[in-house]
Amino acid sequence: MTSFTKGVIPSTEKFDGSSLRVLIVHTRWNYEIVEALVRGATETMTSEYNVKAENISIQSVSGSYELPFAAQSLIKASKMGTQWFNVVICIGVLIKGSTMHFEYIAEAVSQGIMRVSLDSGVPVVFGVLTCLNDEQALERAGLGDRESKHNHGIDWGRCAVEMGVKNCKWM
Ligand code: DLZ
Repeated sequence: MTSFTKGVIPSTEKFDGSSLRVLIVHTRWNYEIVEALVRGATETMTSEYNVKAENISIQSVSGSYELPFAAQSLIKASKMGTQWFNVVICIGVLIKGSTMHFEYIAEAVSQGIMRVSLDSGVPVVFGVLTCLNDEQALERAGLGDRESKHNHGIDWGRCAVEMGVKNCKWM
């Protein structure tokens, strides 16, 4: 079988995040996993791209279903002030249970986040894991025992800086 690089290859451009203002909205559902993802994103932005810790605003909501509304409200509020957010990351963890909740919430949240992004003109990174079981969620937050574990918050932090910088250029 032909091999390929799974996931995203690094950009050839260098991004300076030192003047970016970033909003992270995360859930309190599945909090230990969410916390690791938030840490992965924030540490990546500050250590790799010089995003200032004081320019990262962190807000929480109950569950993933609330993420699009919160992101929309906070973007609106920031536009009324002088300091806009250049980029937003919505972080949550949905784990499939025995009912249809997972499917409905995942569909609504992914559509909602895209809508907020296109309507507001502010890039919103889709940092929502949609996992079939606990092990998948732990592995994708860099937790647990599996060798293949990887904290996806790192990728979301990188994506946020790239989109925030590009959005400043393109606006
Ligand atoms: C209700 C619910 C369920 C069953 N599972 C999750 C989940 O795995 N992850 C998550 O972030 N939120 C979950 N929620 C809560 C909903 O997202 C939402 O907070 C409630 O339905 C209230 O609107």
